[in-house]
Amino acid sequence: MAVERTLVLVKPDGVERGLVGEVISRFERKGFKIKALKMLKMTREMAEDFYSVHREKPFFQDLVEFITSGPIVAMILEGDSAIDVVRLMIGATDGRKAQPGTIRGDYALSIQNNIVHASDSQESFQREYKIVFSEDEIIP
Ligand code: FUP
Repeated sequence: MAVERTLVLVKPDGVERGLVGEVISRFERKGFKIKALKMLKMTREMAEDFYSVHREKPFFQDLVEFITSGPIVAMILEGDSAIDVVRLMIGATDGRKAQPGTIRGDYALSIQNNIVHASDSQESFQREYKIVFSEDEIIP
């Protein structure tokens, strides 16, 4: 498979609970390279754009409130099949259903407060990273 990039966010709950190091460490130990990394607070505008595919869903406003409720840590990771492998490592959306051994399976008991986000496709990555990073913040 090809070397790919993906976007990971440690969400406000992950930052608040002191899990930033744990999340980064898992990805580093797996073999991914960090190509960009920063802490930021999403604005409402950024959040509504980031989650625009969910605009019509009943949980949309709560999701926007949550992701803008505190600082997040965003990173771009690079490695073989990064999108699929990182999705496997974060686990199912609902922390109650995520497999033990995954990040959500080990640390989340909620569908909304589920510690991390990771791009689910190449198209999502291309759209999402530009909302969070400018090109000069990313290692070529
Ligand atoms: P994921 O790709 O696993 O992050 O999940 P989705 O893209 O389906 O959902 C994005 C975010 O919306 C989730 F991380 C949490 C939130 N969500 C809810 O709050 N309630 C739901 O029923 C589904 C998703």
